[in-house]
Amino acid sequence: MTPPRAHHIQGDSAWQRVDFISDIHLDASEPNTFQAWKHHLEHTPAQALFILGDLFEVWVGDDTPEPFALECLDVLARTAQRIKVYFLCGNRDFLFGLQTPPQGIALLDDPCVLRLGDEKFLLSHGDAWCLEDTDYLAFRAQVRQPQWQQDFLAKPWTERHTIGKNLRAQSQAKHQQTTFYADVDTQAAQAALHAASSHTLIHGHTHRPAEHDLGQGQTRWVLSDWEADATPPRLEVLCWQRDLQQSPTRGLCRLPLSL
Ligand SMILES: [Mn+2]
Repeated sequence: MTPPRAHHIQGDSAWQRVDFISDIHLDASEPNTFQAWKHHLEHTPAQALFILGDLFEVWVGDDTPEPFALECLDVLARTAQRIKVYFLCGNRDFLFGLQTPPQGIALLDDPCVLRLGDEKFLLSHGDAWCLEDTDYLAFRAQVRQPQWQQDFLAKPWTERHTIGKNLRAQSQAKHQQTTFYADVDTQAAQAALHAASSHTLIHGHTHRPAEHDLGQGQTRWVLSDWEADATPPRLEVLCWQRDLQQSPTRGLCRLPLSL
């Protein structure tokens, strides 16, 4: 039922550039964001792509009959024929790959460690460390249980689709009532970096792109979400470049894309 997920990745010494993206929230209602994502995957000069969660706005099973989702899967499959593609799931798409692990795409544990050159990067979606979001963490603990997932995926797709839609509507209603959004807990991030013998955490989820200095040489890089129709458009890739690896940012730089 649960396919194996990689916990440690040794980057290939031939990789000159690696891309990190998350929180694209692909949905049929946002065709411009989809086009920007598709264009990037088809043209990036990177040798490896790490997708760190919430690629999809919602994912209720790999047996989806929706044309839009099938088109996204096709883009992923074609990209995986050209470059290495890694997928770490988020809170929206944690069911991705459970039934039919996608061809050519490596599924990652959350968190996992990526070694690139002399550096180790700790990768996560980030939701599990938003410790103040207690309601969500209780929900997460429930839906990440293999038995819950097995029972859910045994339901007909249309029923799963309806449940997913309702959960999304509930979450949107809750967001409209609040001005407080939990952030990744600093101590939790420090402890996770320490446990992984890493200095650099890369995560998404919070939609608050920044580089946080956590002290003791530790840095937390937060990826941007994507929205092509925003002003200005939010379409950003975090790149690691081998020829920049001696820089203070350990090879990382932000690359805004244009439409
Ligand atoms: Mn998320």
